[in-house]
Amino acid sequence: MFNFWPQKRQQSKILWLDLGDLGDLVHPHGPHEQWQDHGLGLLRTILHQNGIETDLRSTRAVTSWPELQKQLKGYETLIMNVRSYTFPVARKSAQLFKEVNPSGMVLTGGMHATVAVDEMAEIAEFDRICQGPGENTIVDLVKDPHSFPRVIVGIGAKTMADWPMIDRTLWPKPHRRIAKKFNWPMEPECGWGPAPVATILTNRVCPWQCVFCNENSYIPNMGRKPVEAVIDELNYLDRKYGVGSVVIHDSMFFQNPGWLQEWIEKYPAKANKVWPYWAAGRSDTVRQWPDLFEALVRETNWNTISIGFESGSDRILRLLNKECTEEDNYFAIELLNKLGDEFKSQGKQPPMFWANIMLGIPGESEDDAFKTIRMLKAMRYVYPSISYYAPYPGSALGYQLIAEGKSMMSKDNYHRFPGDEKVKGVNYQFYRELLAGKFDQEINQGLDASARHRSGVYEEALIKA
Ligand code: B12
Ligand code: SF4
Repeated sequence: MFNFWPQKRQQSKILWLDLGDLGDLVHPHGPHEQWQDHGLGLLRTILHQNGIETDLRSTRAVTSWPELQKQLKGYETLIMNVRSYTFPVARKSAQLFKEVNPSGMVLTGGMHATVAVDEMAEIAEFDRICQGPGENTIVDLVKDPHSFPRVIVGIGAKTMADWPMIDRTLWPKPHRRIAKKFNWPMEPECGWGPAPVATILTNRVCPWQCVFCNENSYIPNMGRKPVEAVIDELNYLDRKYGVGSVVIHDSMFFQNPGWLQEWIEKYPAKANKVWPYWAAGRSDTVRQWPDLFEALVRETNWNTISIGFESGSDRILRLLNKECTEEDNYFAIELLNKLGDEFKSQGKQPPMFWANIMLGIPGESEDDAFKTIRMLKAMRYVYPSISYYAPYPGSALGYQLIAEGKSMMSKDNYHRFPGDEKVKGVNYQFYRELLAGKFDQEINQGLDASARHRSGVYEEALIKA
């Protein structure tokens, strides 16, 4: 058993518990489990700025439940940001907390409270459940939880311009065995750019309505963070801790051309360094605004471009309400192939796609899946990120499959391993064979010689979803 914070003494009666799988900050399996939680960072910063000190522990920084329970003892209040994939951990933590602090209060909020409030309400140990954003609710709630009903709708800021800069030292520390590589309070390198990594958010909302996601149906609209504020924060972090590269965690960075134009003008001119960054876009808007896209890649060092391609088949793209077509996808691919070739010929690092792909979508035929792998093989500069479609509550398709009894994601297990089967009736054996390259001959038909040469084995690219 690891004794994680031997020196850490209780300083407050209020504890914020960072959530994630046990051990993720002790012996992480991959980089993504190590990202810090901006919801926690933001709300703890607001609490501290309002004179409410909180202690911090993390389920990710312990390796057993008894170890966690020892750390929970003696607190009056427990606060957690619960997402669907951390719901089982939150529930267990609340139960352990109540065992050692029977009169303690458990305050919860987060995405799962917003999209699956019934599941949250079933947990007797959750004393308060806040749906929606919490910026303008958290202080009053923590000060006097008894003046609130059990389920509350939180109040957010109108614009991210009103958010304080997150005090990153309020984020959990990793175990000492990974501390050196982690660069706390910055974040570890994950293969997209040099350490230390600064994760930031410039916006919270995405106006599209893909049926597997649907962010705009549950994240209230709010103004984007001003360009200058984003650059000021990065420069501040660079002066204080050093910045090697940036990950922009926005669900959709490539929106709002006016903002992006300003970013193109100011980021190269005012940032201490034009750090390379990871950020997300869509293929239809790349096609709509190709000049803007090229300028971002060339002038602002957008070197890892995350695109939700999802599928190479129009039939499936329509079913997903993706509002992108095969043609849009190939337009973006050809543009980046061209840009990458040019960068390479000039001896520069080519920009790369972080290509999000879904397989195992209900209704997908073998031919649809072949088209998707064909599309992937057409990308010359790519990190493939493949997942089996997961029916999350909060999304239209997720709600539908849950209601039909077809979801295999249970309350106890929202996500565990990349290969987990997620939906009844999907032939996962076919997909395992597909990712092992068994159908390469068929897939290679119609591809040019260089694409045919690319390996069709994608087992390593399958991620947790
Ligand atoms: C950044 C991000 C990631 C990052 C980092 C995650 C992390 N450590 O924070 C990475 C890339 C690793 C990631 C991965 C995944 N993610 Co993610 N991610 C996001 C994203 C884009 C932003 C999260 C964020 O920082 N938001 C901003 C902060 C400020 O908001 P917040 O945390 O929700 O907190 C606010 C409120 O919830 C509330 N609140 C929170 N806690 C509390 C507590 C109290 C007491 C109160 C009063 C209020 C309150 O107040 C806060 C301020 O308003 C969101 C989408 C989004 N726009 O939110 C998806 C999202 C959270 N991810 C999602 C999913 C499904 C995943 C994955 C499972 C894979 C996937 N399909 O994308 C993986 C699994 C991660 C894992 N640990 O294994 C879903 C979750 C769905 C759900 N029902 O919970 C979301 C909503 C995206 C989506 N629409 O599908 N993710
Ligand atoms: S999948 Fe991407 S484009 Fe679609 S709604 Fe979600 S964030 Fe927006």
